[in-house]
Amino acid sequence: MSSDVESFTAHLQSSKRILALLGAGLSASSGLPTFRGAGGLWRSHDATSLATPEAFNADPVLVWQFYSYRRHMALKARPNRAHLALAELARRNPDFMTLSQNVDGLSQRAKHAPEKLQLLHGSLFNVKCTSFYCSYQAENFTDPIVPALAIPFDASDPTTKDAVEERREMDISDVDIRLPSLKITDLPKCPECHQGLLRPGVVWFGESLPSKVLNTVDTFINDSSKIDLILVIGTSARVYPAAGYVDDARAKGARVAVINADPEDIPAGGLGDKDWFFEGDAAQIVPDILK
Ligand code: BJW
Ligand code: ZN
Repeated sequence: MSSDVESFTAHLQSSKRILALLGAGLSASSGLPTFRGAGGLWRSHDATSLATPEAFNADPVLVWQFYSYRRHMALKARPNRAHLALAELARRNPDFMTLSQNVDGLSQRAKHAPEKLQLLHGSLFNVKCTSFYCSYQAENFTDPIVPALAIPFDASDPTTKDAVEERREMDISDVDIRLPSLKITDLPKCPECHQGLLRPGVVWFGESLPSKVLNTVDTFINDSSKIDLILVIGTSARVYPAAGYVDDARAKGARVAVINADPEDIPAGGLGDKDWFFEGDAAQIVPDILK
């Protein structure tokens, strides 16, 4: 494994079929926390423990507060230089596919070609009805999605008319900040059946990834004799099936280039002599090596 930019660039330039697997580390420099390691706690909860159907069934108010907060933060965040560089790489290469585990919408806002962007874990800005009898799903960028989920302001801040703009939002990801106590009837309801609760259109543990996405990725990987390169950017590559795409690409001949802040976070299959590891902030490294 090497960290030689020159040999990487030469391979990138001669590559015809390229995959990029993205994870939360890509958006870390945009101010959005990752799942594992520092920042992976939301209040006292491990973020991954809230990303389950069981958590939603047990406490839909808490899980909606978590997702509403993340929708708000993602809308406030801006795509960083790595999102832009990847979107440009996708534009330049006809045989390119990005497999994003991120749900924050930043690749879309960096104008990544939508047909080359597969959202493995859905989007914070999709919602769907939880009723078994209803198939409602839609895009939804309203923030807050319902008034009760608005981020509260600091009560000690001035509330005169002129000072309203200056008020600070409370950081409800901090366990010491009191969460508004809400009832289930305060949560977003399905506008179609008027019965079911809406839920975020993301993929939780134990749920299948969207079949259309799985089929598209499968076709890209298996309908060719060769893949030249897979970029593995800002992901711990521990969640399947996403992580398995690294091995699938390697089985099709791909060389692997990992960009990660943590030198321990290499894909489970390891890295070979012909692969690369670039250690550091994806927002800095990705634009540099994709030049
Ligand atoms: C930086 C940086 C900087 C920081 N610059 N780098 C096979 C084997 C074993 C288990 C399974 C298996 N197949 C399926 C499973 C079960 C399960 C699974 O994988 N479990 C594992 C934990 C073992 N998978 C599933 O359930 C999937 N469904 C499925 O397979 O259905 C069929 C099935 C079901 C059940 C059994 C068998 C089959 C669904 C997975 C859904 C994952 N959902 C989440 C939540 C999405 C919604 C939301 O956002 O809330 O997706 S969990 C969470 O993890 C989220 C992420 O997309 C995903 C991956 O995390 P990611 O992006 O890698 O983040 P981190 O935090 O882990 O890593 C960040 C990295 O960035 C680190 O490496 C840092 O070092 C680095 N970094 N700052 C560069 N500035
Ligand atoms: Zn419904």
